[in-house]
Amino acid sequence: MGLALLLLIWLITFASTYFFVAKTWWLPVGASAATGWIDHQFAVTFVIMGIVFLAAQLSLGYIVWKYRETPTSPAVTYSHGNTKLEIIWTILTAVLFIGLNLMGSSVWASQRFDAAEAGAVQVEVTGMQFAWYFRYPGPDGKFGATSPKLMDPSAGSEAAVGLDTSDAAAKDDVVTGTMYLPVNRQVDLRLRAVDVIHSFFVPNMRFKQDAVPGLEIHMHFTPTEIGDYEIACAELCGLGHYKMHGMLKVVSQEDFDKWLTAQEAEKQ
Ligand SMILES: [Cu+2]
Repeated sequence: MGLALLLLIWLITFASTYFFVAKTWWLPVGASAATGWIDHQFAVTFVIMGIVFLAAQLSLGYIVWKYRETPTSPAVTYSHGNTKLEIIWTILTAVLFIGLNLMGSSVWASQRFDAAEAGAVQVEVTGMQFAWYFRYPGPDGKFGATSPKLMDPSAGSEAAVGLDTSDAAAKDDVVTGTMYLPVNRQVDLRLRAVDVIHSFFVPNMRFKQDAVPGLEIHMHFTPTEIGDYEIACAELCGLGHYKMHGMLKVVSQEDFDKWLTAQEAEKQ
């Protein structure tokens, strides 16, 4: 029985380790400036945790087999454990977790607490049950006023985000259901939510941030590859959560300008 348990524990250990080493279910290809940092942090965390996991599970299997019951086994006694050992591994675990946190926090904080570059593309992202809307300030560079009283999600686009068309700065604002961004330019996002907490998640951009009702959250990232990328909501936000899906199209600056001009023209 001891040997069967050892084999079972080791089998589960090796099988689960295999999927990580073989990268069977892995991150999609990274297409933003932060990809290098974030993937490195991710890899360091996985390697360290993988070593700890392997050491713990292999020892568990071995100990289960070594201390199995045999006809000559001594009677079982209750052990209070080893306080010194417990203190050591608690400290080691704390150092490991706090260390990884500190390493990762600089990457996390740089996208949130450092201001976006001057000249970054301004986009407002609004999450609502169950859609994402993207607003561009237009040629004046200013976002116009919005009001919850004007919000009509069933009407979509401008009405969905409650754009106050009587405000001069709102006249040239463009609201779309697909996000367009020029490649290799930083985007300064302001995230809003209408009803409940949503989470703006673009796996290829290595970017995820909650959108919270009542808050305007600024973050920035820089797409580095032209392409179409999926946007998901990573917060369980209601019955239609699964279909809260959007598209990010990263295009050349020229195509971006053309697209924005066409959107402006459509408003006239
Ligand atoms: Cu959502």
